[in-house]
Amino acid sequence: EPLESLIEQYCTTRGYRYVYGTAGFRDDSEKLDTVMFATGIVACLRSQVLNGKPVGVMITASHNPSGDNGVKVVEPDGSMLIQSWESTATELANLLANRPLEDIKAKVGQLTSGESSVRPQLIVGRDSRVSGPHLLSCLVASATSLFDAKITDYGLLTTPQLHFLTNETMITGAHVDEQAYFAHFLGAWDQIAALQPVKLPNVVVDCANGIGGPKMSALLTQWGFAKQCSVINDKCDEPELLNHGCGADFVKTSQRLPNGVKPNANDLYCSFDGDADRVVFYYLDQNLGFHLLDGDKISTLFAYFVAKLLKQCKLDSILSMGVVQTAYANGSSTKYLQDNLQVPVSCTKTGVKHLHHEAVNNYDIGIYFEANGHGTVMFSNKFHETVTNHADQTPELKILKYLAKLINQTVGDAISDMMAVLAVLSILQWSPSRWDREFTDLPNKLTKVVVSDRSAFTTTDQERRLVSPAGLQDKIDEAVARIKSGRSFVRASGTEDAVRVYAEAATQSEKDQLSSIVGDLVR
Ligand code: 16G
Repeated sequence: EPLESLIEQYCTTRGYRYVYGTAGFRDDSEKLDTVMFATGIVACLRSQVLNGKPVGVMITASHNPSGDNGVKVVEPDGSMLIQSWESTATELANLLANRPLEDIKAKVGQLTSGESSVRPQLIVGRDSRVSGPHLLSCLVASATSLFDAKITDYGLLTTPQLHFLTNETMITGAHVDEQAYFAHFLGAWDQIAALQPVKLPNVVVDCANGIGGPKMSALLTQWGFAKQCSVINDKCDEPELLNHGCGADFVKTSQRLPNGVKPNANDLYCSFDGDADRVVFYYLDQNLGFHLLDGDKISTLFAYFVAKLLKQCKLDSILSMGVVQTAYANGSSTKYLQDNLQVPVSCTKTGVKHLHHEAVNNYDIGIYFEANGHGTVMFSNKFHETVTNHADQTPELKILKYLAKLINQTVGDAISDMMAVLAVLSILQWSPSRWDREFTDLPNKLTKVVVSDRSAFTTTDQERRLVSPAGLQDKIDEAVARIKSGRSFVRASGTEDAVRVYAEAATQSEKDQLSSIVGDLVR
């Protein structure tokens, strides 16, 4: 098709400003046609630069309401698009959405007339949103018409499945069936279960009425543990229910049970988000009081467990292990890791890609989780060489090896994280309350303040301190100094038009006091 008619047909959402942010482009789905057309070009160029390796494209808006959607690009190794290309994506989307047709034609012509004879390869998937198929068609239009790209469309996938399948395609150089994803993680589970019989409470999985529902059902048809595991909020064909009163974000922010749960003091519960790339756990005590086991509790559980195994295998002086958190990690979790477990802790900016890089670059076993449940554990090549070549293949060593397979190595994955947490709890023979008892969270509060211009709020020190507006950080410091175990920071949201205020303190009332003082300072 001539370029001009393609642009007229697909670049129909105009006059908006777009940013490829922490998790790609994300917006009201009605505004995204042009973005999708632009992303098709960016993903193809990325694949060409990488000599035709498969580049992943995921269409999702994660925990956002069902009317939103978004898109992110995935590197051939399953990691997030490298940062230097994010600005390329932002610039191209804004050019297509805001410049006159002549300029667009010139730019697209220049990008696609390239000398490259490499045929790009894209691996695409989407979550359950109704806008997904139409948005995909806008992406396919640029990728096929301008690049003759080879596209493998998996249809409905969770985000971590797309990351995993992109990486597998690169490794095998051939088509990979979706079943390979399930076979990989179930294989690791079975290897662990063969060493140590599974002993667990009943598990209830809230799938946020998103794509996690059908994927969990597919898993359960093949999982030895299925009899004890039930799935709720799995109506992904009822769009208005997506992330509504359920899911990881709802449970973490409201600290209560999602819709559709039958309260039972002996069960372990977990909630995924809409695209199943994050998970939080919770349980009810004998009085049916609610207890959250969030990303901080998950990373400390893995740190405790892996440290113990490394010691048993006498590998603790050979392999380094560390935990990566963000400023949102509860102060108690950081103290527990450093003081009780003697594990090094680093802090990065919010957003999975920052934690991921820190974990990979600094440790042989890099555990990273955001408090909201995004995260995984990364195992280095040195780890794999060491455990493979170790003379003493004890059950503990094998468990370490299989754990490294059970945890998704491309990105945080609700399904794989859930299986890994269950395996660890089963081996330790810990109940949910035993897990919870390792440390007690300091009371904390996260609030959202709408301001006239959130870009005025710039930060330093991994978002823990404000650089601007001038003088505000000094006032926050003064307020914090007056509160026992007080900590507070302010940062502009990367996904919403608001500023977030975090406060924690020794008591509920001091936490409320600090939160309201800092909130007022921001307003
Ligand atoms: C995105 C990030 C998540 C982060 C959140 C912060 C990814 C895949 N997702 O959802 O990690 O916690 O943004 O949102 O990186 P905020 O900037 O609005 O606080």
